[in-house]
Amino acid sequence: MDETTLRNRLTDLNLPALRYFDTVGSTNDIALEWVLNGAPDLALVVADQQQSGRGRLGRQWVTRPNSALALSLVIRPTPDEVNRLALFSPLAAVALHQVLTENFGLPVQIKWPNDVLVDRKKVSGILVEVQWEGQTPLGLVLGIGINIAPSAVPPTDQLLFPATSIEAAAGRQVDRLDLLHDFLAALLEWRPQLGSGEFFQTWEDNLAFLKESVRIESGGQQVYNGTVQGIDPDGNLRLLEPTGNEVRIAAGDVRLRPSEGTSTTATEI
Ligand code: BT5
Repeated sequence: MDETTLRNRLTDLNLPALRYFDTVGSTNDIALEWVLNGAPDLALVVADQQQSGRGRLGRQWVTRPNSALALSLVIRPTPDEVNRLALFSPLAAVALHQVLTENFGLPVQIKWPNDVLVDRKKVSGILVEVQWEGQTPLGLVLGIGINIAPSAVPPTDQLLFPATSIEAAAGRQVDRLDLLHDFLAALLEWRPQLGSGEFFQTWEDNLAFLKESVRIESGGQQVYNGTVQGIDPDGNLRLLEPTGNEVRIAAGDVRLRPSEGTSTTATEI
């Protein structure tokens, strides 16, 4: 990957600004800084490799050279979008779901709140961060990492959840730039649908562990066990507890994993 090829491949998307790095700490850090320095809506940061890629809650995201996509897209939220910032992470998941399904016919699922799975293994992680000025969101940074080649996948002992790559799942080589282009195009197409009925339906239809028994650990040591029912209009997960009580769990400080005894390849998260 190099900057000229990247620019040429993305020309038709008319992105206002683009920065490419062979190696970077974290593309989200670059984009958050750029927001403060006037990055326009849809400014894009792409890196071939990240030295300190970040997941949620201080976790690490591994991006090795020549094997993955690591990008951060700046969103300057419109007044409508300001009330729906939490939906940008699933927006990216829905867009990636569409591309992986259409281009490769893969069994793709969205693991609430922020992962994309293929064959029940993590192929992509999403980290959305917001740069605030007081109570006002100056800009949102939508960061996404996608494992393209098998070499992108970290060793098992570094993983909280099983992982794979698109090439491993598809059984063929994948052009990173084509995938980047198609993902961004799908994201731009879905953006006006943020929070719409179609958006929620698509998200819910492709939700991993739907109707399955899961265990959810929330930050405050709270643990929920129950059956996944779907998503509510605020993006919360609806969980039916064994008592018959339905709880709604907000994204953020949560970890979801299948309960023991369900038929799944998932292990520890
Ligand atoms: C995420 O966090 O999945 C969000 C990852 C976001 C990465 C993008 S890359 C571009 C942008 N710049 C950044 O610095 N970040 C964003 P979380 O749900 O917390 O998952 C993190 C966990 O995923 C780790 O603790 C590992 O277990 C696992 N992991 C790390 N690297 C992985 C990889 N390449 N593939 C699959 N799993 C990985």
